[in-house]
Amino acid sequence: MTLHATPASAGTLLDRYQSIRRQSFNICAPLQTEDYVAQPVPFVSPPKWHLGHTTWFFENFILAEQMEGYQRFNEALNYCFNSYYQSQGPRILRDKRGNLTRPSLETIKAYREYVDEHMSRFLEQYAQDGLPEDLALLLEVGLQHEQQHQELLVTDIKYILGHNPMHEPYQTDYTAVTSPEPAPLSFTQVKEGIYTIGHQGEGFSWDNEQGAHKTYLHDFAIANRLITNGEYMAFMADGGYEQFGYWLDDGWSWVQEQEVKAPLYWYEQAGNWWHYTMQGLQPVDPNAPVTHINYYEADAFANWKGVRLPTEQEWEAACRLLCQGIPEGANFVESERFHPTAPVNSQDFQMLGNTWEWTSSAYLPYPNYPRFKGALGEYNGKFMVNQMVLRGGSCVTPRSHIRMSYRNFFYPQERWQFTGLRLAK
Ligand code: AVJ
Ligand code: FE
Repeated sequence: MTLHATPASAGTLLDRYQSIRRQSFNICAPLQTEDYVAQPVPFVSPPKWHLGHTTWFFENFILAEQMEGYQRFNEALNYCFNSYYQSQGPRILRDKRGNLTRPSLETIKAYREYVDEHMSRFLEQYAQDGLPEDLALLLEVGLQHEQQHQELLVTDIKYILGHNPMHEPYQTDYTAVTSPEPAPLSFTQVKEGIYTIGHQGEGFSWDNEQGAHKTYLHDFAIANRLITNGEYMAFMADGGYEQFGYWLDDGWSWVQEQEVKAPLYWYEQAGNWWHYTMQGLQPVDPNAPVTHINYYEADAFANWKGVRLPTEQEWEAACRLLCQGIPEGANFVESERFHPTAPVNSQDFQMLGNTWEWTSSAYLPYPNYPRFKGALGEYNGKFMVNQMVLRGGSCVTPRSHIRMSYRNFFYPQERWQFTGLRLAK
């Protein structure tokens, strides 16, 4: 498998379109036909649904709206592949996506080819003069959307294979890395003052990170790296999951109801911890960053340590101070490790790549939030309640997709994404 880095701007628009579309397919290369259909839990979508939905996005929002005489591949697919757009008509319930044994995988492949073929013809019209601004934004949103679904594809595939008793690996051709012991946990002091938060400058950003604004931050300190499995195991060994005092009440209910004892994918065998990784069942590496923990677990760990999680504003201010752009060796999907890795040296703060980092910030609109106009107004804004912000991207995020201002968001109980934590105080 080769997951090529996507050219950020080089090459024609069409090259970029094709390269991102191909990537979704490449991610599915190790799958067998049956793997494409499973929906083990409501929040995991079947891989074939991702392939159909991302295609529908281009068909519905670009071709059907803007291409002269475009005929939809099959009108009935709107119902199957509209995710949550109330303005775009009725749709299959999210937890029923696993019922989609039809359309077949072959039909979905044909759907992708049909839409890609029409998209190339459509884009060719603009090869000379470039796209008008509104169309350029729509296309960009379609591509960024496909990249978000590439990350969801990998994490949903991990859930599907990782909850199958065969525990077969996704990746068989890889070189095992032994992680060096990371530098001791230390904290970098950041001065109180006024910091600008939010997307600034050139390039794409989602509406939820726009509306750059000033924020006052008190003195704080941020950890030099992510928390490791070894550190997390110390929390577990010290009764972390047994003492209510570390937990938020919702978190404690969750621990008790689900009888949680460890991160997702972890298994104890003869006193040793193993976990399902994209390379199959592996011993837990104490030096690698902990992942697949939810907000409650991240928060409980911080309480146990006597410190806290950073707010999203602290995280972004610290990232702008500590990182000059995206580090060369950062662990994104193109490294094809599909797993977080230890810092390469003491200057590797691991802020970008490896794991998404839970912040203590609720996912809310910025003070001057400029919601996307039209149908895409439903894209991010309507989810701004009851979720927490995560920052920095993960080992399965496409490198060209991340920014220091990027805001991801999940419900506090969710832990099937590559989520981890960094401490602050
Ligand atoms: C930003 C990852 C929370 O999973 O629904 C995909 C991404 N938005 N299609 C999600 C998304 C529309 C979104 N997250
Ligand atoms: Fe989507």
